[in-house]
Amino acid sequence: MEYGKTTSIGKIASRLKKDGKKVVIAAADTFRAAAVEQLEIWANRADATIVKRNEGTDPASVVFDAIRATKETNADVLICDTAGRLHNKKYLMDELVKIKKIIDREMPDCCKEILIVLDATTGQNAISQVKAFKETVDLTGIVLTKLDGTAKGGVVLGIVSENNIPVKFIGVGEQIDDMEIFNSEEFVNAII
Ligand SMILES: Nc1nc2c(ncn2[C@@H]2O[C@H](COP(=O)(O)OP(=O)(O)O)[C@@H](O)[C@H]2O)c(=O)[nH]1
Ligand SMILES: [Mg+2]
Repeated sequence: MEYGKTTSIGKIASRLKKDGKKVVIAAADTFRAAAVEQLEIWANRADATIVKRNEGTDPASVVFDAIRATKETNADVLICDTAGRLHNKKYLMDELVKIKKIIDREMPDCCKEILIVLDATTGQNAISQVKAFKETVDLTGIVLTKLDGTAKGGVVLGIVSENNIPVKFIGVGEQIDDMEIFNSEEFVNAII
């Protein structure tokens, strides 16, 4: 599903890069060749290194290779893009669990974030998605995209109050700098 995952990864990579970090991106959405191409464009814009394999490659093996590249090049941050998945598609969930296991095994001492990217225009549906993913992969945060194109910003409040998972970034457009670090206090003040 097109929630803005790949775009958000490009924006986050760019932000990290500007902070002086060396960033590697794993193209673990291997279902469509176009997904890898799109990610590569973002990696170039952000000046990050991409690790990619052919369409159809086991996503977990792409992540494994990217972990090796991260270690070998002494990079500071590895970001893994994954395929869009509906939470009722069990094999896709299983794949996510497999990716997480590899990261936990290969990078046990690293600081990890598992972010779910939600499209603010989908409203209530976003809340049930967080529930499903929270149980499976221990989400640590939410990226809420497309807040520029909707009046449904109030959905954030519902997501946060029902799930106890913080919104870390918000997407406010399609360009590389169109992302903000979410400040819940400011946000509440703005919409009340
Ligand atoms: N207006 C707006 N569009 C966005 C935002 N984030 C992503 N998009 C657009 O949403 C579409 C899908 O984004 P993509 O990153 O490919 O989603 P993915 O399929 O989840 O990886 C693209 O056309 C993006 O330009 C945002 O914050 N605001
Ligand atoms: Mg994508």
